[in-house]
Amino acid sequence: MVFSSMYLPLSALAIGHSVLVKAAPSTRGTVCSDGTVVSNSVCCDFIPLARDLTENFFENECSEKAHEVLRLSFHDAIAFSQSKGPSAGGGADGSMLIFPDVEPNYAANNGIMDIVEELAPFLSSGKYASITAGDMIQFGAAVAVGLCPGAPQLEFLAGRPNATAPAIDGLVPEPQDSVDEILARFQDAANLDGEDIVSLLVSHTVARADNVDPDIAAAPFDSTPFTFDSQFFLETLLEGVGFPNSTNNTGEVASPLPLSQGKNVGEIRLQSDFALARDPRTACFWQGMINEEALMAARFKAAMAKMAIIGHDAKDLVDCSAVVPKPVAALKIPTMYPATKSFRDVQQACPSPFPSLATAPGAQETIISHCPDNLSTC
Ligand code: HEM
Ligand SMILES: *[C@@H]1O[C@H](CO)[C@@H](O)[C@H](O)[C@H]1NC(C)=O
Ligand SMILES: *[C@@H]1O[C@H](CO)[C@@H](O)[C@H](O)[C@H]1NC(C)=O
Ligand SMILES: *[C@@H]1O[C@H](CO)[C@@H](O)[C@H](O)[C@H]1NC(C)=O
Ligand SMILES: *[C@@H]1O[C@H](CO)[C@@H](O)[C@H](O)[C@H]1NC(C)=O
Ligand SMILES: [Ca+2]
Repeated sequence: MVFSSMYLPLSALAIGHSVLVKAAPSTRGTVCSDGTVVSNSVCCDFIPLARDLTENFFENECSEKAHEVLRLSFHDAIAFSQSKGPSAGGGADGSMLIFPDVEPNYAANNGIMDIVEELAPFLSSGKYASITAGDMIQFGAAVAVGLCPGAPQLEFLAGRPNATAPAIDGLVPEPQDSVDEILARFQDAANLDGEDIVSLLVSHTVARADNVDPDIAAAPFDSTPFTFDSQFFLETLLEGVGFPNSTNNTGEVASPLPLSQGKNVGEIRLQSDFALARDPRTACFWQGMINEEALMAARFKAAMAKMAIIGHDAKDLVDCSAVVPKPVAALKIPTMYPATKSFRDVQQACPSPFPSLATAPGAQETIISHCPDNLSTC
């Protein structure tokens, strides 16, 4: 049962009738059928969706699909340009799901078709008729990341209208782009600065590449691709020693942990992550994330809140953060040098003192498990 119109906020009464008209289905303190208190009854529709996504789509894990939806939330949102105007793209508007034959074919979106094809049925099933494509993607990312131990509970605002056109090509950054190009692109999209970019790149702690080296799939960006930790920021600063498979791929540079063992593929390193970790404009903020996971989670949350509404005005949206599931608990494992590595391997680019960290035990280079639970099969 949904209780509505219990009382109107005093602020709405004070501001005037236009607010009252706009807030028609809205009341403060609406209670959804499961007892969740929300700011607006439209938020209640996301509660069964969260459960369905968690249990059936992400399989209760920081799974491959969880990683892919997080990447999709970026590629949808960033396709907006203040300089080129709204016709270039609508930002976080779900255009990728509404026009699946256009943006997923752009080179920078390589591999995104898989998740577009899997997520689209949720939208067209009729079970969630009130939910738009843009909301589906950004809410999906908030649910996804919450399944990765250490992640924050993201903010979620609802009400992105469905896309009316796909975005143009060229708005999604690529790993071969220079730091200048990357800074300029995020600035043009939404005035996001270097700190915002580094904060958003926390996402690469739960990420694996399928297409950077076309000969290998699921090559991780850090040694813990199912844990939302700061290993990524440490490992990107270690000296590169080799490639997990073929050399000279576009956008790829040498990795510190290239060793593969069967389907446990070695770490892969993006040129863009390498460069941002060392550029004087971003290096100190990057280094500052290492072993500072509460800071990392807070900065990620704040930057994701900006990214998730690109192309929209927050005041046109409804705060439904109350329906974002509570994240799984952090593992609280200190950031460590992978086995055999130490401060000697760090290519420090920030003059501030480097954090003091232990080295994981083992006489051999760390092998990164392909499976979330470190089982031999998945
Ligand atoms: C400078 C900006 C960025 C560049 C150049 C970049 C580039 C890439 C590349 C090349 C991949 C591998 C794709 C593949 O081969 O399958 C990747 C994966 C990923 N990216 Fe980024 N990325 C950037 C920023 C972001 C941001 C802002 C987010 C989210 C907020 C994000 C989330 C992810 C995730 C979660 C994956 C892993 C997908 C999976 O495991 O299937 N990235 N990124
Ligand atoms: C948005 O588009 C999806 C997919 O076509 C559809 O299921 C949904 O009803 C649309 N929502 C609105 C508000 O038009
Ligand atoms: C790359 O991976 C493929 C597929 O597993 C394998 O056949 C090939 O030998 C590998 N090449 C190198 C250079 O490691
Ligand atoms: C990479 O490509 C360049 C030129 O295309 C070549 O000279 C170089 O040997 C290659 N490096 C490796 C490690 O294969
Ligand atoms: C995962 O398995 C490998 C090899 O079986 C083992 O060396 C490693 O310690 C395990 N990692 C964790 C986190 O359990
Ligand atoms: Ca990680």
